[in-house]
Amino acid sequence: MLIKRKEKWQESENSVTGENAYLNRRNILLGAAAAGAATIIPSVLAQPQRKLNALSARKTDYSPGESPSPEEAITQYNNYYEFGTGKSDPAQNAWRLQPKPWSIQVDGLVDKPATYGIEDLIDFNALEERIYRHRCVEAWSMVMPWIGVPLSSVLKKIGVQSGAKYVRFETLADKEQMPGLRWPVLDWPYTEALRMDEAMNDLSFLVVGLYGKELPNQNGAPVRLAVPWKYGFKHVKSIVRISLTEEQPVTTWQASAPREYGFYSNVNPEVSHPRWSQARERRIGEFGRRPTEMFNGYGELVADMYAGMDLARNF
Ligand SMILES: Nc1nc2c(c(=O)[nH]1)N[C@H]1C(S)=C(S)[C@@H](COP(=O)(O)O)O[C@H]1N2
Ligand SMILES: [Mo]
Repeated sequence: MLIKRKEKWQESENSVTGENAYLNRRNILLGAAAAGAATIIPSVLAQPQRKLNALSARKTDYSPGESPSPEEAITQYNNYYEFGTGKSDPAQNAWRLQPKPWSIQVDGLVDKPATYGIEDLIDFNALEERIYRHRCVEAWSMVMPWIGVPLSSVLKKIGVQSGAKYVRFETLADKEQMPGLRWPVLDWPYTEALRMDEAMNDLSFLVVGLYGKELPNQNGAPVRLAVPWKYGFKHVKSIVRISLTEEQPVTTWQASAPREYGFYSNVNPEVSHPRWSQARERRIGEFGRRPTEMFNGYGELVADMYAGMDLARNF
């Protein structure tokens, strides 16, 4: 059983040491002055995060035995190219994002296509906390204490029609709020997609909170995807559109480099990225590297969906 399994390397996790190691590393990377600025700017400009009422809700530890990564690491070491391509750019620039009010366009092969207010799609009285591993394709990882609802609960609400085979997601693309859109590093809006069985899998989670509070802008406020057996770039942020399709959508990263980023993007230590190995990963806050697990350790819950598929071809 996944929840109970505990391996040697999980027992050495120490979040206090981890945080210090992260901070030291960040100071080395940015220089002490830049690091100081990075911590001051967002705290002055960002709205205080409201607490979310998830404490009484179900709490599920899907990262057996591992503590969540330090909040500072999760909120200051990000990928969100709409706010810049540097790891500290999102924390510095995402205060421009206006996550309230928020609406989501729902279209395609659904019974109830409409533009919904976020509260009409997500039941904020039924939030869960889930501790998920997060493995970026760049071979670093963290452990995230997400708060949200299963994606399947939203799909049930909008009514999946029988011809629908894929779920496609789009991020907001607003130049006023997102300075990174000035650079054509990706084809905006950022688009991701799941096969229907993947979307309906209980692990697929729509995240609205982190560490007991509303999701910070840099992590994809007000709602982003978490699919922990897949590489981080599948975790599309600040979702404004959900479309159900019959055809397999082309995702942003596939379009930008089809040899490097496939549709499935399942974490797989045996299939290298063309430019680097995926066999090991650096857990942010730790020194050294640890082995990467097939499906990021979630094989028991997801491997069946890929039975008979050649995962080197369907990467
Ligand atoms: N819209 C959008 N979503 C995105 C990205 C992005 O650049 N734009 N980056 C992805 C990548 S590569 C990763 S690793 C995760 C990072 O999520 P985090 O910053 O909350 O850790 O977000 C993903 N979602
Ligand atoms: Mo990533």
